[in-house]
This record gives sequence, structure tokens and C-alpha cells, in this order.
Amino acid sequence: MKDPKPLVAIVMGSDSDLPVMQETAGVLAEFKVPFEMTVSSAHRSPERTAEYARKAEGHGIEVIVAGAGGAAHLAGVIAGHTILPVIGVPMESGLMGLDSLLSTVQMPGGVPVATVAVGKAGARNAGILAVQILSGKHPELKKSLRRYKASLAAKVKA
Ligand code: RP5
Repeated sequence: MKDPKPLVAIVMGSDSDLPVMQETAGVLAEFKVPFEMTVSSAHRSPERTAEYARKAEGHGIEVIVAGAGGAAHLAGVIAGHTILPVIGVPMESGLMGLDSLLSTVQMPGGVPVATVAVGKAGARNAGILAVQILSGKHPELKKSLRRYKASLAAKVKA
């Protein structure tokens, strides 16, 4: 993409989430979508998280991807502070990610978090979903998405 300013924010609750959230970053890099990455915790740094979420739109961010594990409230808290679409990635955890999944997906009516699968597959899908959302405003991404879909089918055939 021509715009060098980040369009996607990847936020994670701990740097221990980085190996998983790198999957999201990898997809965005593949699609040449500029992004930024940061660590911010809903529980350990609540003020920083709220401020980051409130200011993201003003900084030009169009989609937020939030990954967290355990009592994973990060995506939901961010969604409470912004009108941007928020994609939640539940980490694998001591409870095989079930705690993270339920904490992320079970949002109250009125505050959606688009929750993807637990772990690396979910983090990768979060990146693809972010590109799909962006393609509404940035139609040049549609061509890349169609090429990507075709590559999936070609791999299955092979
Ligand atoms: C969550 O707690 C983080 O998102 C991470 O998945 C989990 C464990 O964090 P650390 O104790 O490894 O920092 O807030």
C-alpha cells in the first residue's frame, strides 16, 4: 500500500503473546498493510490501554487486533473505548485456551469483538480479516485477497 502510516494496531496483553501475534504481523506484511504493534494489558496497565484505544482512530488506525490469554479482557476493554472494529485473538493457556476464548468472545450486547480461533491459526485469521475489513475502503487490497484465495485452492489441489 502507498500509505506508510499504520492502518492496523496489533495489541497484546504481554510480550509472552508475541510468538502468536507475530502470525498477524506476518499476514499484514504479506499484504503490504502498514501496522504497529504494542504491549498493553487490560489489568496491569489499564490506563495505558484505555488511552491507546481512545487515541487509535485519531492516529489513523482503522482496525485493532487484540490478543490476550487467561482472563482475556483486552479486546473487550479496547472495544469499549473505540468505534473502530476490534478483532480478538484468544491465546492458548493453562485451560487450553478455553478461558481466553470465552473471555474474549462473550461480550455483552452492544460492544462487539470479532473473535477468531485460539492460538496461531486465529492470529493468522485476524490478519486476513483485518485486510478484508480494510478492503472496503482500500479496494486495491481486493486483488491481493482474490489471489490469496486462489493460492489456497491451488495448494489443496496440489
Ligand atoms: C495475559 O496474561 C496476557 O495476554 C498473557 O497471555 C497472559 C500471561 O501473561 P504473562 O504472565 O506471561 O505476562 O494478560
